Amino acid sequence: VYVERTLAVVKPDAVEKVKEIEDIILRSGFTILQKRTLQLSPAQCSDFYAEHYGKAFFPSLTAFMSSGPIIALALARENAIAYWRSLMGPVNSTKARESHPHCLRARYGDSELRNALHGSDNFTAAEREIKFMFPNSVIEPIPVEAAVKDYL
Ligand code: YYY
Ligand code: MG
Repeated sequence: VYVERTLAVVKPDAVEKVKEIEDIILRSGFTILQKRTLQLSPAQCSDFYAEHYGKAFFPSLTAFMSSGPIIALALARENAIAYWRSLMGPVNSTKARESHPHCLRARYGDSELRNALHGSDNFTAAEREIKFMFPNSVIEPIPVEAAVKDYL
């Protein structure tokens, strides 16, 4: 297990709950490296979700993600990518309420499309998505104490 980065996005349907969500993120041991509120155009959403181009849900996904402001968070933690995905829970918020009632998508989302949160799938996606959301930022290096702790 080592310190890594991931991209979390609070989607338009959950922006009003960002304070609560950030509290949970911090209590879960993440460091917030960068944070930005922005609204993406449909074209930018198509680019962000390019891997899903051509799928049945793609038009509704890009319409939803461009429908209002979002909050992008670059997070650091040991095992951040997998840990954030498990904290979010399954993609479908309705089903998640049955199977994983405490996960964030169960608590803050409504459906498979309107599921409150995004998290990177893997290392390559995380690095691409952090650059996508923070194109003008030099991302702070992972905090030294956190990085060093792993090797002690
Ligand atoms: O990575 P994750 O967000 O958990 O799921 P993906 O399979 O990458 O899908 C991206 C996004 O698309 C998902 O968060 C909601 C939406 N979506 C959908 O509306 N309907 C589906 N059947 C699958 C995904
Ligand atoms: Mg995905």
